[in-house]
Amino acid sequence: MTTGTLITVAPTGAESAKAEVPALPVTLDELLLTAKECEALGAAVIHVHIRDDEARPTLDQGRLRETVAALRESTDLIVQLSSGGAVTDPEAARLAVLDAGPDMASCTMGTVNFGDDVFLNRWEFIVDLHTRMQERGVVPEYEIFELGHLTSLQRLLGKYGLPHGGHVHVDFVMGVPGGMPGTAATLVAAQQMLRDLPAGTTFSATGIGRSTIPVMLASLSTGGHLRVGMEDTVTYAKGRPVESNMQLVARAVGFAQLAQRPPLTTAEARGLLGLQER
Ligand code: KMH
Ligand code: ZN
Repeated sequence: MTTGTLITVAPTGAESAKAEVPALPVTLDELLLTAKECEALGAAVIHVHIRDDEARPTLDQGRLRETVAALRESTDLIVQLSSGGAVTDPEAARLAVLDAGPDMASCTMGTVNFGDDVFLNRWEFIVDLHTRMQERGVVPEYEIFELGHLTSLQRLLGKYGLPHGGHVHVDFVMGVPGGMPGTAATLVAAQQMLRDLPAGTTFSATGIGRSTIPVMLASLSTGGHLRVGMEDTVTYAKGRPVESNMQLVARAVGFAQLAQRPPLTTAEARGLLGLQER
């Protein structure tokens, strides 16, 4: 059965520099404005990376708490903090993200080459993140950069049990240089591997850079959901920089409506993901 479309906005990320991408929301005020506008357009989840006063990525605990509180006060969006941070962030700081009390947090299911860097996710670290989320009632979004990450997820759930809320949701992050390609064929292969995961497992997909549109169309046509935003794409079309996250969310909403799978409301998204009503 096809459902409406869960739309996640990932507005900032840790990789783009404000100096090179002036439209990137990096202050709390910029993030809140983006969040409100994207919610009004149809986003239900916000995947959050924050920046410091110099616009550098940070996992500062005070700022994370302030961000979660401000997003809750200004929007009804589901607040998903990144536990991935930047490739340079230490494991302890990434685990401590959960102390800020988000609704959800990302949990990447393995190490992957990440451009010229390595995004390190050791098995013991993944187990720690997963079990702490279970204890604290934080719902994970399992980030899948490689098909083998799905096999690790199957192992994780088999050994340590289902996440808080009982529903499994994964996000295919496709087209990272070093990870799986952002193609329809790869998305179909990834989606077929979900048969080995608990019944009812849902997925979103996002394609980095120029794989954004092929991945979006493939996800909609295979029953998947969408993540869009300037974390993943800073070019709207050839030679046209993204002007705002709203532009990307509006495009995703348009595609979802064409697919006759309109955006889920925040309440419907909470139901899908096994989150409590606020
Ligand atoms: N910034 C990447 C190194 C996540 O948010 O969990 C990791 C990332 C994944 O963005
Ligand atoms: Zn992220």
